Amino acid sequence: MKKDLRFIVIGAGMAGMLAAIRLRAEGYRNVTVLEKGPQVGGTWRENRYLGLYCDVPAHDYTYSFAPNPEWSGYLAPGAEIQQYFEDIAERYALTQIIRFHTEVVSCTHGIGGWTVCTRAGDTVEADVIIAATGVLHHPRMPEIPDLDTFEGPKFHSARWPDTIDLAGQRVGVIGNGSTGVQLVTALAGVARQVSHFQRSPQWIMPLPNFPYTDKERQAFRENPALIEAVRKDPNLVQAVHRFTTAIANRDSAEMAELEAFLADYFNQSIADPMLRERLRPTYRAACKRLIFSATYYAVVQRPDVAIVTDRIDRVTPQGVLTCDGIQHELEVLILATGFHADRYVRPIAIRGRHGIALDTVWAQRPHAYLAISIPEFPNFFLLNGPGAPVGNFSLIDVAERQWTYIAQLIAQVSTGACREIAPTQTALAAYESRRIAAAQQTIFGSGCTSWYLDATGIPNTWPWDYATFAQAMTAPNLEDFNLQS
Ligand code: NA7
Repeated sequence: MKKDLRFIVIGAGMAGMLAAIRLRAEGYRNVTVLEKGPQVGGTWRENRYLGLYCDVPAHDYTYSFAPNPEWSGYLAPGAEIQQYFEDIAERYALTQIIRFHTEVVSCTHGIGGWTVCTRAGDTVEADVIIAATGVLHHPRMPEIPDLDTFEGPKFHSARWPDTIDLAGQRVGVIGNGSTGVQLVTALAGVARQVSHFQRSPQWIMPLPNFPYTDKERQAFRENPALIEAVRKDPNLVQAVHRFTTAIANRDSAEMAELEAFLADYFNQSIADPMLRERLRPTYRAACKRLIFSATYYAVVQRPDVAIVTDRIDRVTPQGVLTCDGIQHELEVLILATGFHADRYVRPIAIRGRHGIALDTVWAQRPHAYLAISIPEFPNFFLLNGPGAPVGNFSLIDVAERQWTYIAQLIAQVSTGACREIAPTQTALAAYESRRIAAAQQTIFGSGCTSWYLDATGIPNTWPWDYATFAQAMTAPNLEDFNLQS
């Protein structure tokens, strides 16, 4: 007989919704999701910038148990993905168990389990906490002198104003990660002039997008095996496997193949040799997360798009002054400058056994055993926690595999094998030392800056290949855990 445990899931984005759906499917009735925002969707609710799309193919960026024949194309726009999550929330009656506008400020472990406190001052007791608070969630504002003096609209890409109309405007975009590249591509031809401020050039992988026709969507509806065929397309599966092998072993033949392909694409795509040199990265391909775009190089060669590579000196009321003394006149300034990716569940104050603070445990770097659990924080599980992002794949797939693993830990508690479960210090220490050694050898650690690196410069990613991740998530090794009655 299963115990009816009390679950708190923090966050109603992709991962928190997954946890809630799975928990209820597994027969748990006491599941509450606490969400600080007004709606489900997490990163897709927060990011609404022009040109936003997911660079993981749509049918792969979909829950395995809820295929979506309606995707409009191979790559889905952000608004469509948000709609998918809203539809899922309805279909699985999640809105009944989600408390919106409810920000968790602390989780404290005690004799009776966990006490969760909200910003409004409510407390909720729980046996198990699932932290599904996302990774790219806290916008990073650039430290550029006089940023606040700009007189026109100025905003971070993740704080897109509903009312902004960029048609016919002179727009500056600072930052050329996936966000800046998508934005500039969409702005070209809409804005009067786009200035793209690039601090470091990027490697770009041409990933063509194409719409699905009504006929194709009808076929997906009638025959779900066709969707499975897209998800399991051998070319895509192989590409993903080759890519993770390349990332994990930067001296591999797969890496050499990827580098040669990207260098060829780059050299063939930019006609003007001077522009080509300004766009040529000085670090190895895939060291920063690859940008997927089949159109950016064409866009930057348009007369109404300027790549600005001179360092920014400061922002002025009318634009941006670069160190070469040029004043770039702008009416709108967009900061596509990324996120504080090292926060994870913080700033929520998490205190485990004996009052130990997660902030103290993570003082050097956020870490968790297999990216999921932490000694002295029993029955506390992270989805997409530190060390979790695997290559450039679908984080939905990552979270689903993590859930397979977490569900088995929870089952130890619900079936009465123990009251609390947490990994041992020994298991975590051994895992971390293996992980760090491997991470330093990945392409991410080959000498560039990126949001993958922790404060000590070590990639905080899964450092092995995809097959190793899939294997690790099939079943926990209970010898690595303390089971407390
Ligand atoms: P990223 O990938 O972290 O990119 C941030 C960009 O902003 C990057 O080009 C940075 O240049 C640039 N940046 C940051 N601070 C500054 C300052 N002060 N001056 C100039 N340029 C700056 O964030 P994104 O939002 O594009 O993408 C995040 C992820 O979302 C992406 O990888 C996908 O997983 C989805 P740098 O390279 O550091 O020189």
